[in-house]
Amino acid sequence: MSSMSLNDTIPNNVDLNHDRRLKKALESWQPKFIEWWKEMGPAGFQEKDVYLRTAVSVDRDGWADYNYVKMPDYRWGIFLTPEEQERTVGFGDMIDAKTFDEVPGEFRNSLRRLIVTQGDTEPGSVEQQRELGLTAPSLYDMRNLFQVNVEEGRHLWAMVYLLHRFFGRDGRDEADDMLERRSGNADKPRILEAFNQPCEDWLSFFCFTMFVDRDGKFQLASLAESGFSPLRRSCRFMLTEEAHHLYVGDTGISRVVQRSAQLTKESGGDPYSLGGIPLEIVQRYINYWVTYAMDLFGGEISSNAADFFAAGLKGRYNERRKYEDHTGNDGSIDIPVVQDGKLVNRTVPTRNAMNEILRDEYISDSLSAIRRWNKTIAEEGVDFELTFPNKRFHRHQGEYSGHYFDYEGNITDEAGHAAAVATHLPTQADRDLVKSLMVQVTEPGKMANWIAPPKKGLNSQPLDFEYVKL
Ligand code: BYC
Ligand code: FE
Ligand code: FE
Repeated sequence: MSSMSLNDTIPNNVDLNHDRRLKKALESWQPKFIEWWKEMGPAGFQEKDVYLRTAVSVDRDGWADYNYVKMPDYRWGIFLTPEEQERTVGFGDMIDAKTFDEVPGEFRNSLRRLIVTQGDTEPGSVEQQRELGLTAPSLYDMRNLFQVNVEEGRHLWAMVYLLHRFFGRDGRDEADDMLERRSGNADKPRILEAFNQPCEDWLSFFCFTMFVDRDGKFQLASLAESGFSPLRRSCRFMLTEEAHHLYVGDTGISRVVQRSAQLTKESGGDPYSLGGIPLEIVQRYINYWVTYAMDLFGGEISSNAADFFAAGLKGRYNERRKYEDHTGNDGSIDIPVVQDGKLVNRTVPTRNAMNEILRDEYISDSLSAIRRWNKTIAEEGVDFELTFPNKRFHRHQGEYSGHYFDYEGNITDEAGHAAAVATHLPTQADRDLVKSLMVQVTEPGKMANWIAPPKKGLNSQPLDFEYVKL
């Protein structure tokens, strides 16, 4: 295994010192990254000391170091998990062949596209969350936001390393473009739509980390099965950091839901009168981000996905552990598609249904969180149940885009769809209400009124620890 170089300009465990050209190329990308970070990273807090974890090893225990850091000084590094011994391709046409450490010519374009698409999401999310520090409900939450932000920055580094290392001139150009596109910019938007949606309040932030970062979990896990070793090992390590992002989202929504339920009860049904967010609004925010997350899995029926799978580049979630047939040539699944204004089942070969299979894994993962939040609401003695939108509602990609569906997934007409949108997606009034509650709370241990405190602090620190020194 290659060793850790933690004191280099770019911390890494990929032997950068033995590849001068690569090292130089990355070192010339580094100042552009820092410039981007200062321009598009967290607004207003670049000079503050933040209690952050930094990846310093790829050991399962003790991979991170916790300390006060000013964000622009964060040690963004390149880390791959150790190479497994006797590793073989786990699926697709080349199943059982040796995994590859260089990019096979015929897969070069597909691989580049996957890596660029993955990489582009990371800075996109940082840009979307740029202003949130200014309304953080506590120092604990503010620190979590910044932790997520610096780690998304590191994920960009992970993909940029692959581009520089394996794609020559093209790769370097792609790496530069990552710093040129901007979330929500009409002329040079981020690639995937979810990363162009505004994320301007903390309810959105928690929904984002819960539901959009969760797409990250499933996409990274599929890429962490890849026969292309450097991609597999990069994504494996990214998943280690990703767990915290999901924790922030899941516990964030849970704390909102708990507080909203408490205030609903105390006020006899009008939580906003006591400074809380009505549960109906929480539901609409969830619906909004879930439907954009659904699009992130791509088309239900996808020859791209079939090609990625055939080439051994992108597997399914837990491909090795969960599935028996790894060729993808067995079986099929029925996917409802619109035909002559009706939904009819189409039988789709497994390989072409990979996006849908991954989306279904994602949905079942999300549903378990909805059940937990509903338990919290019930425990507070409030009669309200959160639901999960049907996967056909409010879609902009795949089979269901361009058709009208209601919240339950039934075909409807334009008016029916407009009614469903009005009922199930956030209105301007909802957004104004949420915005009116967003106030920055900076006293250690104190929380904004609309959110319950977390059950515990971070890294065994007390809740009133000074997570950010202002
Ligand atoms: N928006 O066969 P199709 C994360 C395009 S999140 C815009 O349906 P395919 C993170 C598609 O490119 C994880 N365009 O789809 C989270 C194609 O275009 P062309 C991100 C879209 O290729 C929070 C056309 O539609 N990682 O890490 O099978 C914070 C038809 O393609 C969208 C990845 O996505 C969309 N939503 O699948 C920070 C993994 N969907 O060829 C970070 C890498 C589809 O017609 N990416 N299109 O020009 C992939 O695996 C695949 O590219 C996708 C799309 C699953 C995204
Ligand atoms: Fe990420
Ligand atoms: Fe993330």
